[in-house]
Amino acid sequence: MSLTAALKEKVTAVAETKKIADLQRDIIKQENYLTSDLGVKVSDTDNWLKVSDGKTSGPSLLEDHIAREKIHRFDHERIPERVVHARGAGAHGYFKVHNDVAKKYTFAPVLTDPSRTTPTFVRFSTVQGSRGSADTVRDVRGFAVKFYTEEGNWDIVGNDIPVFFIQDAMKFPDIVHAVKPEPHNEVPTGQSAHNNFWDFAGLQPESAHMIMWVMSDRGIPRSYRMMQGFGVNTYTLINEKGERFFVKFHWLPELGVHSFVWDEALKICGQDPDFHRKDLEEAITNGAFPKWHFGIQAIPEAREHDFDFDILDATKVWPEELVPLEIVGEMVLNRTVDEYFPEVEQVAFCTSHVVPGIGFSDDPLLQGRNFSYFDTQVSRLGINWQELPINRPVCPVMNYQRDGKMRHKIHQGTINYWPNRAEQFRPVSPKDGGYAEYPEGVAGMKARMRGEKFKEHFNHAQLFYNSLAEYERQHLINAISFELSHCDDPVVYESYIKVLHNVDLNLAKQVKINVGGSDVDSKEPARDNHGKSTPTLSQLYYAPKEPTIKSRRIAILVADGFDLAQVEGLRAAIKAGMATSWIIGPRRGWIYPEDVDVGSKMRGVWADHHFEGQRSTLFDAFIVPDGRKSAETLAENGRTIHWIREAFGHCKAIGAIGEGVSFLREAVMLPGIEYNTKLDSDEVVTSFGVVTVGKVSTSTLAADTLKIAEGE
Ligand code: HDD
Repeated sequence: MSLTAALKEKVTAVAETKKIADLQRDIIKQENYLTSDLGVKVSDTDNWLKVSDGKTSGPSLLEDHIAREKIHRFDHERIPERVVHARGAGAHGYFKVHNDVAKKYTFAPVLTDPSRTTPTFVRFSTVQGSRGSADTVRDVRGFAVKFYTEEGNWDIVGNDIPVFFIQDAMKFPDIVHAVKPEPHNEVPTGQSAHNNFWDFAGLQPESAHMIMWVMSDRGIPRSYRMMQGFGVNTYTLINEKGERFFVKFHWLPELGVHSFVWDEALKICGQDPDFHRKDLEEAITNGAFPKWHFGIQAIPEAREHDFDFDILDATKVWPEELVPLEIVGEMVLNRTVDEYFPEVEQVAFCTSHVVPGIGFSDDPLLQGRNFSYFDTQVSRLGINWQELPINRPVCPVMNYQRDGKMRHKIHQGTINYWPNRAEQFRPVSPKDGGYAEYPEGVAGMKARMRGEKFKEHFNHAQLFYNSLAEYERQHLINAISFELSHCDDPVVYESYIKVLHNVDLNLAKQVKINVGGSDVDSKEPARDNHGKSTPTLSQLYYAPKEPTIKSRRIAILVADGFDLAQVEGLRAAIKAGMATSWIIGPRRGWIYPEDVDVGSKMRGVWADHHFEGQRSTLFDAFIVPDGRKSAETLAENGRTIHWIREAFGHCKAIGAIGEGVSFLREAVMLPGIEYNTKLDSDEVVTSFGVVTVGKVSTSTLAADTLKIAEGE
């Protein structure tokens, strides 16, 4: 029997929607014909129904319900973008715990049952830019994780930075208005470098710590796959004994934490605005599945006030020397989305989505967030947003919430209230898995205020700044100088330089010189820098345990007359390292090896791009293989020289073999690099994983020590 006939038979029988949907999907796969939204087969989707004498076309007819439906649907395709975090990318994956560490703190099976594999969906995002803005801007990155657990959906709606700009949720509309494009001219897009943002920041010193992070290299991550994730807020876990622990959540990338340099990030915004989105998709498609280790920091209730900062203050970190980070599990992203809009645009996260064993704290930022997310989903997606496939829990949903626009679920029976005579959908006691709030004791009077320790704003900003490597600090100074030089109101940059005096004197001085600030009057002496630091705040701390080129993009620069055997060897070594190799040449097309005439049947390699097509900014490293004629041709091409010099300035790993070395030395003349390292070709490739940062170039960028093969 044909599937269509089987469907007809099913329709008459009472069959769940799912079986019908599966059959429809099978038919679409099998039959593959065009229909209207209502399933009517369409004969012509190119011509509006008109009056015609057979030769000329007269008026189009409103009667054309097929054309009208198509235009109607088109007119209503756009929904409101997210009010922040509008620009994003997403992927599916899974979460597993690999020990019972968390058992001390919680009874939630998602964190304590190593036999489980919990499906997850992750959406990464920037904050300031609109849905169509560029990926590699300087900004905070959203890192939102939806766990489809057997006890319900759990969302950790985090960022790539462990703290936040503000302490109280009530300030969120203000900080967002200040950072978003200014109301009079809708400028800037995808940038914080403007008067309003820095005016607000100067007047809201609680933001100082977060601003250090955003202005550090953390603000320009190389990849969503190479950045940490943090839940930021203080949540709570409850164990089987009913004991409560304050907790912070951490995601640590297996690939380590890597950033662009600012010049590179700026250029990629123009050369490839979708860089991060493509990078995530390319890695998963190539099987280089990104992995993060999941860690928690936990503080027993009794120790809540043991610290010189308030553990409920989202502008503070919990230094790992004081509260150790315990690794509990891992998350792997192993499936790209099928369609962007229904999955990435429609996914909806809420900080208030927790499962039994996980709870909230009185963190004032979290409390406000718990209101905002559900509210914003309604305005973006409608009241039944949780029924959309990407938001639907995998466990049964049974309650008396009914109706509202776009309701999908169809209930049977007459009961839509509780209590009811049928005892249907009755509440579940905590001992049988019902969600129970922790019986926290609360007392006091109503007041608009913040805790005493919330009033200190610079200790942790200093801790972060002091913990950076020298070159990271220099990058931060350059970044703030870039930002404040885009503020043309002296009130703004003078006020922020005063704030910097409370973080570090040298920092304030260098920025002041760069942006034309005046000397801070002596009445307001800078606050002493306490000098404390901690290794876990520098991104260098997160270098991958094993050096790896996995998922990196490596260019091989060739022209006619290159060494084919060598290039094939390099490509094999790169592939074996789970990196990708790209042939860049003077043209896109066949590039012929040495001893072969151009245009002959014996082909060499197909160049993926010419030098104009893909700049060195889009690669992590490159190699110039042997081949005299190839090296000579490359040396004649000014675009190639610039291509290479730009890569060097961006601290890229550079490999060269044989004639490639002389080409670099004589034609490109890179300043002060070692040419005496004896590496053979596959060592050049693996050396990319061990590229060390050294003081080689005089520019402000610490250039990598370059591994150059001297001959074979
Ligand atoms: Fe938020 C979206 C992360 C503070 C209100 N937020 C949003 C997203 C992320 C974060 C990753 C995008 C989720 C997605 O991909 O769909 N937000 C944070 C973090 C914060 C934070 C880590 C500080 C700890 N947010 C914050 C506050 C409020 C909000 C204080 C409101 C009081 N956030 C929202 C929102 C958004 C949102 C307006 C806009 C789009 C959305 O919710 O779905 O509700």
